[in-house]
Amino acid sequence: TARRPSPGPMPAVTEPLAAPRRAVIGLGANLGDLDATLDAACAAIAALPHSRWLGVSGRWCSRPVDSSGPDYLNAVAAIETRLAPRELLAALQAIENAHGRERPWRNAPRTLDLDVLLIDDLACDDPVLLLPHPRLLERAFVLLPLLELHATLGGVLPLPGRADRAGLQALADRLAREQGLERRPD
Ligand code: PH2
Ligand code: MG
Ligand code: MG
Repeated sequence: TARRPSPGPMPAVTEPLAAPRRAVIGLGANLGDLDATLDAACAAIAALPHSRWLGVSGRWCSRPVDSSGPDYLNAVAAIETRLAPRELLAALQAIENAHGRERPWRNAPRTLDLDVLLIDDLACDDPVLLLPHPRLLERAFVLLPLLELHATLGGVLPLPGRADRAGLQALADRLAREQGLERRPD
């Protein structure tokens, strides 16, 4: 009997991109040991394959915005990565799950939330990964850490809407007053 030809070795799921991109990731937590979780999340992000750690902002405290439960601790991290956007998203969701993330309802209190905020100047209308993050310009807890990290890294990060820095800073400062955001001392 004739045998079908062997399919050969399985291809990799996807090849890493030829050129790295800068990805900005929002971190948030309001259940459990917030500092320990954010420390572990940063270590896991820094260890992602095909990626290089660029840095992380300081930690910012705020009341839940469109959410409930204890106050949040937030930060923003940046990496250079050759992972495709959907693979980066899947890798971040695996880190969330490793920290006991549950999703009982939208914006429920959580042990760890990792959001892809920006990847270079990519605009992406994939419903599971909208870029820039659709609520980026409404939330002080991502805008102020992002502007802080952008300044620390010498201005290399993508910013939403290529907006002028001064206008973005003014918006972030106004939202921070409305949303009760405070930079925690280092
Ligand atoms: N995340 C949300 C909803 N509301 N509020 C604060 N202060 N910090 C968050 O990270 C946050 C939120 C949905 O992801
Ligand atoms: Mg979020
Ligand atoms: Mg999220």
